[in-house]
Amino acid sequence: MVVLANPSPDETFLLRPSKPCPSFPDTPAVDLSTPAAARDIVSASAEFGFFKVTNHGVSKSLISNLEAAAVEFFALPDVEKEKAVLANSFGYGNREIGRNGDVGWLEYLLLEVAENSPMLLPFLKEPLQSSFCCALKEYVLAMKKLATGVLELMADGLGMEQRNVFGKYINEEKSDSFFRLNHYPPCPMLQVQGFNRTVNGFGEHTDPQIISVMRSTNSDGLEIALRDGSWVSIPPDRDSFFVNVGDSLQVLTNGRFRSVRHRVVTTGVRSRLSMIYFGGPPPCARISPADELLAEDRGRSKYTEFTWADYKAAAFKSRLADNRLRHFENH
Ligand code: GA4
Repeated sequence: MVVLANPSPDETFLLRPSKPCPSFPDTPAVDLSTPAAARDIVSASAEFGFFKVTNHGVSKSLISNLEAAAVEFFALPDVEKEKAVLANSFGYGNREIGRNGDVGWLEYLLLEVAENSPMLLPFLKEPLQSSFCCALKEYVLAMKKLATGVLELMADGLGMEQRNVFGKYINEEKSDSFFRLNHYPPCPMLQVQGFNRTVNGFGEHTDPQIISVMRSTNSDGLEIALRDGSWVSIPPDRDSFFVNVGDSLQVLTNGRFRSVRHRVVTTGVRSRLSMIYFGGPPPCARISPADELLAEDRGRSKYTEFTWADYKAAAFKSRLADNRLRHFENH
């Protein structure tokens, strides 16, 4: 990433006028080892669409292996990282988010997670290529398992007969899931004394998929919108994973769970690295409320049915901050 000492006209539009928003020490935390987990997950998903999980069983070495490989990757010279640029905003990206003009103070690696095929990074030299691929494969598998477990607890908590009613989508062979590494470098624009600003790291949005599982280094920046539209900043927690309800899960639960609007702001000198698994359905999956929930709602679906392929195509044509579900709401 090119880092400039003073704001240039090309960069000032990333600046946000305000100071960071209030901290949210009451971030819902779910201990996955307790019997209350299902109930706690359901209430957090309904109220916030967001919570963190502890006692998740993911080993520290698995996390640190991937973190180390990611740090090594982002430290490569730009010319090396640019070999990883792929079509349609996949692979390596710097500042540009999506395909429609959104930008943020970050660089990233966005990868498709394909069942039964290794995640290849052919653009990297050895030994980083092997260590990165290996760490990625293990980490992504662990995230899929964790996401599946959380989705099962959601089904339990909602009293669904089939525990896999939500998890089945991300476990199908053709499930369309992604993995993303975001690196938010320190921002020199914010180091200018008396310069009371933050920078837009990753602008506000909801995730289109079913569920996202995120972990970050010990640096703040993540903010979520509460029901009343106010924003709170989520204190970092290296020992937890943060879970977002995505748009598709909002539909599958007929609006019982809300897909959380969130963003990342850069506040100063510390860099931030986050690793996010996005569990999505297969392209042909029809997304509509689960039968039992629909029956409870006397057959009234809040959304018109869509296939994941259609929703994703529309999502990738939208701007980051757009409300993508709006077009599918029944009135
Ligand atoms: C948000 C969640 C994931 O990061 C992502 C993003 C995708 C991209 O970065 O290319 C999108 C964004 C995300 C939603 C709207 C569209 C598509 C950028 C954008 C403007 C990979 C995804 O699936 O949707």
